[in-house]
Amino acid sequence: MERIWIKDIVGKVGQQTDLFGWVDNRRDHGKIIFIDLRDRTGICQVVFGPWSDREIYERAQKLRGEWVIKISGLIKERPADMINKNIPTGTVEIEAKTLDVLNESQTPPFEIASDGRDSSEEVRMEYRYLDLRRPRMNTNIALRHKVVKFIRDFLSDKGFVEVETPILTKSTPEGARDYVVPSRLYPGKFFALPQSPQQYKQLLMVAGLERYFQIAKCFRDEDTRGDRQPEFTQLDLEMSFVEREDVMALNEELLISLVKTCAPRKKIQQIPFPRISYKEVVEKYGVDRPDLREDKNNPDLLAFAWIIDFPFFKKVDKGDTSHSEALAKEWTFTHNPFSAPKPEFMEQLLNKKDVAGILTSQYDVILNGLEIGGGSIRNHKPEALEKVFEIMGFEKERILKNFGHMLEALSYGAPPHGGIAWGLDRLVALLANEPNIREVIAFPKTGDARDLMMEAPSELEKNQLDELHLQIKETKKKPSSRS
Ligand code: AMO
Repeated sequence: MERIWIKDIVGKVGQQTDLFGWVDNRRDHGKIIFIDLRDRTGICQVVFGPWSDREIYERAQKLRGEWVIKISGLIKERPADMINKNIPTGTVEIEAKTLDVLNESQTPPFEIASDGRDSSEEVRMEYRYLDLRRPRMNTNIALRHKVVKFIRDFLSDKGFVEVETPILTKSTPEGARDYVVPSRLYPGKFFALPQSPQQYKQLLMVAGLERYFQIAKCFRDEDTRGDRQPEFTQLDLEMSFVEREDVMALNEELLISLVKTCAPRKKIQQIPFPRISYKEVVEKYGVDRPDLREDKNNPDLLAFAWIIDFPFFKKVDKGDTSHSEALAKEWTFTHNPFSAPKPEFMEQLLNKKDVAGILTSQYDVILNGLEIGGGSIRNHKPEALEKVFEIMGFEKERILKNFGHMLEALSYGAPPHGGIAWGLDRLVALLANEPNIREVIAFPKTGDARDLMMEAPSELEKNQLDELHLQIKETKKKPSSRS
């Protein structure tokens, strides 16, 4: 017999069926035993009674929560007074004929049936595979899949090509701290994990790809917050022969149709999305990503907006020890060193005049108080990019060492290009009404950047360290929160 999903049983009254899943709950009423059986799609009631063999009945008595079972039985309409309006399969139940226990389970450390909001973060993350069994988490992960699939189909139809870019790459001063990977073959040398595919996607434009996208993993060694993970996912895209307007229009269309298809209950407050200059938004709201919802009690309202006309440079914050800030002298970029100024400020950049007054082509897209994306038109001429690094006070030698490959690539007929990256985790969290992006990432890190389930980061064996030419400096050990 073919397996069917629990969600599909309602339309199959009168049929014999096989069902597979987990025991959500068992209620023993003497002559009758009720099991709530759960699979990914839902929950249904299974009944063992006088129609079941003695042996089957006795086996059912032993069932415990989270045991994995297979049953076959008859799908029956429930009597009117037994209908459970709280579950979609509440009008039917399964009269069990056979029962196979496929696996037993220890008692879980928390209740799977609850939504998990009350469980401690530590225990949830340590037993993430059980935490993910909750219907809420299952639904979130499935929504994420739906969003990613929608994006892939939409962009493919518009002539975009998805390209994978390397995870082992080079450490460059881009904004945040890098995660680095020691090289076994080259003693004392390191790869870095990408903070974003920024440089590769621009190189793909030089390569003539014209329209690129990627569902891309990014790595930033920065403090974790509700909307920030050390490892997160972007929808990253880049287009050739475009102006700011083209990139913004395409992304706005994608966001609107994505919401309509993947989260039809949501209402977008204003279309076209309002556009606000950085100056105006900061003067009016004091932040550059205000929550613009007119009714903040309505969880299904989405207030998108574009923030534009950011200053290109800001004064270096000497308290910031990230790579780029530590290297820059007086000025550093506000967003991205590869951005082009707005066309009317190009002369000013090339002449390094009134640096504070140069506006960038950067556009950020905000939603309900979060920045969910940002991008810009790039400097496609090497001399303009070089000027950005000069303004940051980088010596010629440093520019060539860190960015020589980009300057060279741009000198081989790089087309005008621009793009954007969305924080996919943030967007999905907002669509799922979740307050934290951890709720929409299958295996996130904890607030203090650890994986409690795998116990990472972890120490290496001495022989591994030797092979990598590494020696660990004596440091005071941080007490582990699990001990
Ligand atoms: P940016 O650094 O603004 O731009 O990143 C783009 C978007 O990614 C999301 N984001 C994060 N999400 C979760 N955890 C994090 N640690 C995190 N950091 C950023 C945000 C942000 O808007 N290469 C450029 C894009 C471009 O210019 O095309 C870039 O990475 O939602």
